[in-house]
Amino acid sequence: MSEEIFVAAPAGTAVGDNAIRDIRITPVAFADPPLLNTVGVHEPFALRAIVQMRTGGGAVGLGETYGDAAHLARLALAAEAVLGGDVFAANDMRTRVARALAQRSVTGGHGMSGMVTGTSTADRVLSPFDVAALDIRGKILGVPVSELLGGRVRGRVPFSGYLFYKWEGHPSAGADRWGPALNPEGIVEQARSFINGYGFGALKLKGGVFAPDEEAAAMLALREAFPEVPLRIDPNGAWSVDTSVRIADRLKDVLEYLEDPTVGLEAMAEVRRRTSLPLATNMWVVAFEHIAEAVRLGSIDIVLSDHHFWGGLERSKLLAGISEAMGWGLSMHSNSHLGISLAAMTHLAAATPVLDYACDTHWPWKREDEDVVAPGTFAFDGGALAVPNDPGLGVELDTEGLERLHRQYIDCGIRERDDTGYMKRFDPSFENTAPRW
Ligand code: GKR
Ligand code: MG
Repeated sequence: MSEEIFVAAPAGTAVGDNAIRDIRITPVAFADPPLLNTVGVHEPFALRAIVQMRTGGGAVGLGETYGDAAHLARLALAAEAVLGGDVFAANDMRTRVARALAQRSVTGGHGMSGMVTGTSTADRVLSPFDVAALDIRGKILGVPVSELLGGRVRGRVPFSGYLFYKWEGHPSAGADRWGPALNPEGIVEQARSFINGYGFGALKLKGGVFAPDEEAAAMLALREAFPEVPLRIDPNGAWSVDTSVRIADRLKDVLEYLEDPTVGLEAMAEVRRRTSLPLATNMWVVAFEHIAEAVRLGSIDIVLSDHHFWGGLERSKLLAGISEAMGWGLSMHSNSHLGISLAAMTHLAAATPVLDYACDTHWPWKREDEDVVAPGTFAFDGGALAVPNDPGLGVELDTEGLERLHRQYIDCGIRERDDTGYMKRFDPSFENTAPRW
């Protein structure tokens, strides 16, 4: 039994060498530890969808995106619409996706569990097709995707160690290999193991879980343990304006930026007026139509790009250009992801001059033996990844890995990310409210 989506040009149709002949979309699930955030806790499996796009000439390109059921339904509509289109015609692909989604509406399921709303649906759906088309273009032309994006300005892309408060394991499974992190000591220990394992030169803590002063204490403990490492905290809008200002003041000599302390562009602007700390967002500027208002209000200093919701790699370069023009800094957001996304993030960061911060990645939270790219594809060195040199994304699909994670998707029964629902199973009094403090 399979829950894959497969669309193909009708048999007998003439399909040009560079035109899209068929698309396969495979939902997968991979093991995820109980990472805490302000809306709840990660479920035992994270969902993704893997896109394989094939041209008339037989070239295959890969893409990766969210795996929630409603998103899959939209991907299916878009896949049908881009069939027959040319992999070099990026504008045409975007028009086809936007038109297909305008004709049929599917509600819900953006894959971010309440932490990002209002992203542009068309851009979110377009993204994996854009990445797959770029992968194919690179293969046809014999160049890495980073060259198609303007050429790499850095050969190695630095990532940050993404720290999470976490339980010792999923309640049904007992302790996991990371153990608990529920206080400043646990967070420092987690950071030490990430730095030892990957060499990360920057650290980010997912906050919004415990009282703000406890989380500030964790940041101060990190500063003491790692005096030279740039630090960030991201409570995903869990703090009121006054709390944000007070905590920003406490951490003003400790953070390189404060990410999404509070809710909405207006409140962010007020916090920004009252603190000297740079403010970053991946919650309130998540689509091109949010930019003008954020500039008008003066809400942020830094935007976290993410090709999964900014319409793919080329539109993320557009965001980079706009950010540069607005005087904003640029960083990179992540969600639980697999190797195709990591390759795309690395090519994009390599080819984006203004991306001055170490990119986020959830990579260390994934089991090494679960992926859809060949084992050993990525090796972190000094917290950074070398940009792949092979044509396209430079990663090979591991068909056995894909099959295994698809089977896991079928068996696990999760069809939508629901951090809040999972948390409520263990703490029925838990409420997803923002701001909480
Ligand atoms: O994985 O729990 C998580 C994160 O909280 C993620 O969902 C956020 O979207 O990492 C993200 C962020 O920076 O807000
Ligand atoms: Mg964030």
